[in-house]
Amino acid sequence: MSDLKSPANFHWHDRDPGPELFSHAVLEGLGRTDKAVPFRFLYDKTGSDLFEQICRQPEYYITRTELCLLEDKAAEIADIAGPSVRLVEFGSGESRKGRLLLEALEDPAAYIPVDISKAALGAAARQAALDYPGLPVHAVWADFRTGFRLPLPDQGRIAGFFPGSSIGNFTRPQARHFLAGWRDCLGEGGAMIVGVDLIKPVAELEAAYDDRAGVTAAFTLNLLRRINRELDGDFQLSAFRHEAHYNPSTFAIDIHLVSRCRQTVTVCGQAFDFDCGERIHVESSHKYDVEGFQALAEAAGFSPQAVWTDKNHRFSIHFLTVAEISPSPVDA
Ligand code: AVI
Repeated sequence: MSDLKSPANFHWHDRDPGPELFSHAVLEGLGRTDKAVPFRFLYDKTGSDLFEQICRQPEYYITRTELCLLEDKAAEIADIAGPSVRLVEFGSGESRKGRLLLEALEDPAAYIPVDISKAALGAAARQAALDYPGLPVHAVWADFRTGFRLPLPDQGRIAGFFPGSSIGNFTRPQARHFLAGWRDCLGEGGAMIVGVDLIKPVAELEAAYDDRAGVTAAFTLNLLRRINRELDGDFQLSAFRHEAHYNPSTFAIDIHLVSRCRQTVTVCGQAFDFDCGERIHVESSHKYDVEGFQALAEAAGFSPQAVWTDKNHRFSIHFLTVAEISPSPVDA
């Protein structure tokens, strides 16, 4: 990725999880009684483009609410963060939100966007390097769920930034594990700024994950197209439908692909039978209340410093700092 045309302050770090993980995850996941494919595989180039379109759907309030909140509160966030921050953005995508913070921060020392989508990351990070010529930009192509070494140039407080309620795509124990893992990497004085979607009426939540234009449905069905292309699959996309329901016992929207008929599908030469109505779990999006998320952060070894919510109480942004005492052991 680093080539002659890249600006001098742009650096590319390849922590690619590798294609073999995709085939392994799909074959293992389709072989289970409760079929499932991990959500991270939704984000190939088409999936990432579709996700950007989801963010612009009228029903999907998350992106615009968080952006407004960030625009409103960036100065306060920057004030608490202090000068010379090295900003690590997990799931940076188009870097729109990271750039809002960069604009507000006093003399940031580095911008380290991390994303699994190579194309989106390369374009956005290179543009950030061009737009902020004095700022070292270290683009990390990686799955941020798995641990990896961060390129951390120079000195300065490290602030992780995990916007978009992507933390909601983890189960609660996974979210706690994720925070606890990065806590050690952030080190003393480190901070984490996390965007978290709030619990709200079911109709509003379900509409957000099943928009009328069918973009979210296209996003989940694209997983089958990806399997067909990369793993020699023969899924008929019209034989599956997208389904998104809120589960009040886990406070999560659960997204499935549902087989419209009894059928057999082949992937990498292996056959998988589907009953009519049988589902593949592809993603869950967990919702929190403010106190519940703060308790989870504390259990992961962080101290809540500040929290901002919009006036309709749809979304929250939490500023956490590394606590002096170690987190309690993660149980799952
Ligand atoms: C990326 N993540 C926060 C989105 C969400 O809201 O859980 C993914 C998504 N899936 C369908 N729509 C949005």
